[in-house]
Amino acid sequence: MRIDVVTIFPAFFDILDVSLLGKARGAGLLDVRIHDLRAHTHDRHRTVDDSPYGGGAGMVMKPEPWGDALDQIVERTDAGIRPTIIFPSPAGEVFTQTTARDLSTREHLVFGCGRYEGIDERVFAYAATRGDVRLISLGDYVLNGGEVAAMAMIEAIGRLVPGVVGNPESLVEESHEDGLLEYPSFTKPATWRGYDVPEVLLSGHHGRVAQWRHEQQIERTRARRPDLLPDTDRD
Ligand code: 6GU
Repeated sequence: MRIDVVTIFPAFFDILDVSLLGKARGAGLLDVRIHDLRAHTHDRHRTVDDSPYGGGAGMVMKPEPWGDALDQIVERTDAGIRPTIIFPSPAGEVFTQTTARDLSTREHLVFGCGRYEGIDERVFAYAATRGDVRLISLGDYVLNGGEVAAMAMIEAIGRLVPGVVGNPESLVEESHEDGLLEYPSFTKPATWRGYDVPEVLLSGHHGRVAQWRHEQQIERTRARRPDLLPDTDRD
């Protein structure tokens, strides 16, 4: 999978070199390229923002550097592949495991990280001529810009690309993969500071263990995230 990121803060993405995703990049499974939006400015101050038409607080990112950056990325990469262009935005659709699964099947993702009060709206229309545009939010709260959100999405998507996570089994039994929260896990010792590991897990009885884990998933989901359950299972 090819991933291009456009940002005025390339250093945010330095941590992609470490951890699991760093290994996947080394192994050639993920080809991630970070682009500095300011490289696409043409004035002495490398200006990326300006005041909003119609007035109001804050600054808006100018369209010209975005147009040039998108042109360059699409022209350099595409041999007929239409990229999915993602703009992280608190005004977007909410990112879920289903979104991550969907995006993990794409050949080419481009993340456009906005700052300030947003990006000139015409950039989204122009981007739609060069790829499939999605505005995506991590949830109902506000970050200062798209960089941290893009990092979270790249990690959630990247780990679903075949080969990135060594044991594919570990992808299955996770929170959200079956629509429920994950069951609780324990390791040795069987008693620690007076807390015991649940008896059933020591029984060696696979059927009973599986049954108990499923019940725990439902109980936890009901307690913490009832919104994930069908209406009929909520109480
Ligand atoms: Cl994707 N961007 C920003 N700036 N804030 C957010 C977000 C994204 N998701 C939640 N809050």
